[in-house]
Amino acid sequence: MQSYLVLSEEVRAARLAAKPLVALESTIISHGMPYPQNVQTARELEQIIRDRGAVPATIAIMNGKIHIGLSDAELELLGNTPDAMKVSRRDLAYALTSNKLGATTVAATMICAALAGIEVFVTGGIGGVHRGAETSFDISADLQELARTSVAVVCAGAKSILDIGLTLEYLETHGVPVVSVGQSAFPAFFTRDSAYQADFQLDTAEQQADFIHAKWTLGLTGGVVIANPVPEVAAMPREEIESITQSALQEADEQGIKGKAITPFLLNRIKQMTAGRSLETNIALVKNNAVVGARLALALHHLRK
Ligand code: PSU
Ligand code: MN
Repeated sequence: MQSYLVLSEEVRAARLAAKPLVALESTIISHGMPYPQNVQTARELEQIIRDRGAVPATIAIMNGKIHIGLSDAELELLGNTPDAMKVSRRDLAYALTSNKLGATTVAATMICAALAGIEVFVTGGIGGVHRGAETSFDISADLQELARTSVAVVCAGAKSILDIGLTLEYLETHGVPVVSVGQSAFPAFFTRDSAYQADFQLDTAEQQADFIHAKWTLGLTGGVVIANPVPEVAAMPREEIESITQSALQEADEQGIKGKAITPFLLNRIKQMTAGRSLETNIALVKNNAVVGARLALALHHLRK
């Protein structure tokens, strides 16, 4: 297994010094944001994590290896390669053995983080049960990964392109706790509220770390969703996002967009229809998640000592 992993110099040094690591995904770089804001955001996220005393490890597939931690040039390549492959659990072995440039989804990043012994992972929004899943069967592999792989995923909830109620039901069935930060509501990515509550509210990194430590110590393997709402100043009006989402979903349906292409299509259409404002919201919320993720990694690290 180790022969498939390549650790960046920074990650190797962090390991030797026993510093806490925070994983970052790469699909938000390649498929979630346009160039060059994607690369710039990726760099800023890494710096936010360093400034708080943890070490960032952005994860991607390159030249037949799983890269844990990317150099500046590698980040640039990933952000500026429009046809990078979106790699989820299903795609991982293929991306490695066919030498694809692969951007990892939440599911694949969790797998790679766990292989590298990283317990905390920061992203924007998790995948979930799509609206209309009762006929399309479209349920993101992210949810199954949360059910099985022991990594804490810091996100801003799930986008309302999904059926948030069904997503939470699915997570409950699979025993995945959904924890909110600073409020009881489960956030909906662009907005602080959804019509749903999280399972538990844990505001401090120490509380979150205690909870995660207890879960895993009991042998309750699997992920934890740490749902951190977008900062108030960067949130979007709920009605506006809902009506834009409806139009984007209708377009996707008319154009027959399905499978792994649907999430990137919807994200891009929402960005276009908000004249780029959704991108600013997206950047603000991921940065906010990086702060929470770094604090959590430090608190977990402290507990393990
Ligand atoms: N949701 C977002 N932004 C994203 C994604 C989801 O708000 O960038 C990306 C993540 O990488 C996530 C993936 O893991 O899309 C889910 O894709 P799918 O629905 O095809 O499983
Ligand atoms: Mn899907």
